[in-house]
Amino acid sequence: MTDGPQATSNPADSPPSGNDSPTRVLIAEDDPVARRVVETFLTKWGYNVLAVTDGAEAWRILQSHDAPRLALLDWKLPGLEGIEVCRRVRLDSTHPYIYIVLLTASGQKQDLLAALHAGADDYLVKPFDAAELRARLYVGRRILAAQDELIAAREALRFQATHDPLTGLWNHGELLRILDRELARANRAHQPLSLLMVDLDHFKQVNDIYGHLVGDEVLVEGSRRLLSSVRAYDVVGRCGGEEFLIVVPAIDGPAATSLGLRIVTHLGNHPFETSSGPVWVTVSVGVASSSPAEPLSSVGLIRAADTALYRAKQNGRNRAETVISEENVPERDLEAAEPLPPGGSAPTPES
Ligand code: GH3
Ligand code: MG
Ligand code: MG
Ligand code: MG
Repeated sequence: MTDGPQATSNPADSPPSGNDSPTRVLIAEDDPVARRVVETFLTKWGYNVLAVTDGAEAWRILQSHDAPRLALLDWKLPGLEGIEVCRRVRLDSTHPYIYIVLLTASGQKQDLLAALHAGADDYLVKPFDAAELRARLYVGRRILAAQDELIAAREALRFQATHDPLTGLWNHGELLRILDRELARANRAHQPLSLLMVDLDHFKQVNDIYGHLVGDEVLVEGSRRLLSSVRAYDVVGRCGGEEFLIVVPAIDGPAATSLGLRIVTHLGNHPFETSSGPVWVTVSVGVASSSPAEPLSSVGLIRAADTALYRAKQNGRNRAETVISEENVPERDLEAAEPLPPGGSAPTPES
């Protein structure tokens, strides 16, 4: 055999196992005999093989959403050379890492260097030993597994750094970053942006009466209700304690006031089911908006929402109050906004 792996009696590495092992392998090999031999071995070793004869087809598959993570590419291929497929895969950073072994008939050092420069992880000269191929694929799987673990750990850290552990909402710091970003975007696009500050009323009493754990359950359910009150691209964060901020892009003052009223109703008009039974909770909402005519800074917007929230508390809680612009409504010195309609029912904007 000249163009494929040679069977040996060498003990090979363990077969692919475990739920997460990337057991799918793409083989791109135009020589039918070599392709069949490699395919037979890989299948015997437990891999799920996808075999193609053409480099362009290999590239098409490797770009797909569920591409195999291991690829054995022959250097000389019709359509697109294996080394070119390799280069293209490395330039495309949108996919999970693909471990590539280039196969070639040449054992020349400059070819090896060219393969590594093109982004190949490994290089096998044909004819190659079956046990060696098996071992090299095993190395590939090990590297992919280690890489996936690193990525998962990085994602977990990133999540912890940006989210509130109790509710899973964005945390205060991240919400402020998002607010800055969205406000800059709104200003560039000459669009309004609103900010809602939501505070549970007399929450200390919930803790005092039912205990802190039930208080936590109420915070979690309150977060769920907030999320279900807003659109997918609105941003809900917990700012600490029983206070939440909602960034609402492209929504002006009146629409944001409607949303505030809807939140008051959605949280206050049916009890929270907890391990200690139903608990009634109401919220106060401060609404502030930045408009293209009177844009606010994020600090100004937060201050305005805080002022509006303060006013909602002063005016009896279980209500939403609105500050349209910081300039014409000095902090904590505001005329009372429209009270909540009787029964707290809120108009429902199309948002
Ligand atoms: P107001 O209507 O004026 O907002 O009254 P309040 O009782 O809600 O406000 P206050 O600021 O007096 O009390 C907030 C309470 O929220 C006190 C604190 O123990 C409780 N709290 C803050 N963080 C948590 C938490 O993570 N879990 C629980 N269970 N309680 C919390
Ligand atoms: Mg070939
Ligand atoms: Mg409160
Ligand atoms: Mg509070």
